[in-house]
Amino acid sequence: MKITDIKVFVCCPGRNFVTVKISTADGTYGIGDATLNGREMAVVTYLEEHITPCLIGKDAHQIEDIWNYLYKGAYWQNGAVSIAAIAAIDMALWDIKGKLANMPVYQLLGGKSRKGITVYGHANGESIEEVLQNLGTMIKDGYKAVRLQCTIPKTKGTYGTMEGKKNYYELQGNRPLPPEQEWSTSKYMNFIPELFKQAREKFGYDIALCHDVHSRLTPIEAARLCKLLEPYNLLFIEDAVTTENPEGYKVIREHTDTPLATGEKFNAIWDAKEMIQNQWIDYVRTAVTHGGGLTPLKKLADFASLYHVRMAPHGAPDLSPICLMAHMHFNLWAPNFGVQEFIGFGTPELNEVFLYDIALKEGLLYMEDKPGWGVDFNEEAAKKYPYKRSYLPVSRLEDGTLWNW
Ligand code: GCO
Ligand code: MG
Repeated sequence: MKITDIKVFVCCPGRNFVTVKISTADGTYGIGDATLNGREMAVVTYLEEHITPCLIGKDAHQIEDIWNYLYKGAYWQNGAVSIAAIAAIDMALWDIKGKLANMPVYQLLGGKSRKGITVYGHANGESIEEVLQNLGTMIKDGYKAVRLQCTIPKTKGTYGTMEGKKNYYELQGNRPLPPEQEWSTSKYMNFIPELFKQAREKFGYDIALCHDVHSRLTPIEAARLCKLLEPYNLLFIEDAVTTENPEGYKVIREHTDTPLATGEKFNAIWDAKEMIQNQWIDYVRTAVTHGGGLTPLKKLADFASLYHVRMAPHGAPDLSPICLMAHMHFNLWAPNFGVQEFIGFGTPELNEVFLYDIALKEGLLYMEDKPGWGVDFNEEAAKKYPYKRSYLPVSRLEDGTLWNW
């Protein structure tokens, strides 16, 4: 089945998304997500200038060969920009394969391992009281797992809580320059255990709780935080330290049994290999979009399963609904699936551009069985929301030193 056309779309229904659409000789098409938050146009150029000319006329069924052609064939393997581009092609090809087989993609992987997808939602707030109020609502709504993030008192702008009550999660697609936030490790470390203490006092231990450190700590600081949090029995602590130096996770592991999650910035299985093999982490958070597509992600899942490591794919709002739907299929199949990050059902603008059907029942996400990924892209609606340059924030210590955001 020959590839006849590849188009790349950039739109901003609330925030920027890069979408790839591949068409084949019989009129079948597949879509993929290539969004790389804050660096979108680099991926667009990579796709339009360096990938699409090579694929016209190739057989859309040869997913494995095309993946290697783009990855090994570039000579410059890896890197966030090229991997997001390859991922979108890979996703679009799996969508096509599913449509041609008249099957949902999870069937092509080996079928369902579970009936629904356990998700963790976000309870954010500018005070502990507010976070706990939101947590209470989510428990009532049936969530089985929730991530807690709270503004750190006496600092300017905290991850996950900076844009006011209606927009905790950086939904804004319009930051023409990077806003700056302030970070204080000591204020953070003195505050976070109290958040979880009060959450457990108020809601008990049935609800699974997690927290994203967003790579702000050193390994020994992270070890101390994880120890302080041990009494509150967390599902996991996410991105306690950056992953350039995997042994950081060894340091944490030696001091605490709080489970650890990382990997939303991994580009390849090799980024995760050492941490998985050494059992320094418990959950891998790599998304289909940022990990190179379904083709490498299924290998990563199988490799992780050998070491009792579970998959907990990244589900931030900068991953488009195409990625969410790809995760639905991946998670339904992966025997070692753990939990899916889920930030809700999206804005009316988002759901005008991306058409998909999901339902949350008692903390589990379900979808209808449709061929391919079961998500469509409305090109006409997308035209109403043109790209707006937008950056992620940057972070500085109180003395002005640039820090990890
Ligand atoms: C998460 C992530 C996001 C990232 C965002 C960057 O756990 O959901 O850490 O909040 O910051 O995806 O683009
Ligand atoms: Mg994260």
